[in-house]
Amino acid sequence: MDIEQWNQVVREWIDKTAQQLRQLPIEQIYVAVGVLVLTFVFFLLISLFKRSKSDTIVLAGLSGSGKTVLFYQLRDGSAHQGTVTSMDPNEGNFVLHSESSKKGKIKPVRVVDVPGHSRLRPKLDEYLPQAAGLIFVVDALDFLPNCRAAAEYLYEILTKATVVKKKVPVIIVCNKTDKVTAHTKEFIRKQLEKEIDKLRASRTAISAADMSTEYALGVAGETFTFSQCHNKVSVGESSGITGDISQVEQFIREHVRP
Ligand SMILES: Nc1nc2c(ncn2[C@@H]2O[C@H](COP(=O)(O)OP(=O)(O)O)[C@@H](O)[C@H]2O)c(=O)[nH]1
Ligand SMILES: [Mg+2]
Repeated sequence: MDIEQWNQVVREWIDKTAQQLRQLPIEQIYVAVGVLVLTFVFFLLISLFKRSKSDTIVLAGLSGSGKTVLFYQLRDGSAHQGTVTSMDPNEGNFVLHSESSKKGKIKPVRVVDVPGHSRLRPKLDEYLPQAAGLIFVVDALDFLPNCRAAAEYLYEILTKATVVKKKVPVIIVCNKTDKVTAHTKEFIRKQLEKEIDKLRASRTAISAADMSTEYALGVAGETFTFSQCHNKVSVGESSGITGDISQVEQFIREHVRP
């Protein structure tokens, strides 16, 4: 058959269907259209509901920064010292230990501890779409040797489409403040901003050619500061070992309502 014949067949089919439709009682057509519209609205609502379901707090940061200790501290109120460094994400849905003695109904929080090993970082993309907030843990004690690597990881997070588009709030937690030699959060914030500023300069030069970056960071032509981010980026302190984690808990409660 050539195109001409096909055309003929299709036209006949359309004519026939139109005729059949005209023979149908009008109510039946209304009902059919009504059902179609309702189904569409139903699926639209479901997808909207799914997308807005963000109750997960993601713990990220380099290996050794103290994420796992923080995770146990949030869940059990103790550090579980001596536990092996896990390669799988630690995940739990629980009522924060500090709130477990409170009366009334308290909404549990889903907390995910994503290992900082670079090979496992793609795991982060699984959890970010449901993130209500991200806790970026930094080792304040051993900060300087890790500053560049931490900044690279943070840069990667802050330019991810899911983080930028959904404006996922981020808190940079300077951990291990129980030690007197720990750097202050102001120092760490400034160093990270400086490193990210350098990264931004080199990355945008590269990506102009390959167009693969997700989102540009900060304001072009200005030195980078976290306040330029569209999502909220704050800085806090904690000590997972001693259980001094009130700023972390406060962040969680701000973004996952009880
Ligand atoms: N001094 C001190 N050490 C900590 C603190 N939090 C974690 N550590 C230690 O840092 C190391 C790494 O902790 P871990 O939670 O396994 O880090 P992760 O790799 O980010 O999960 C462990 O030896 C912990 O004992 C803290 O608040 N203060
Ligand atoms: Mg760990």
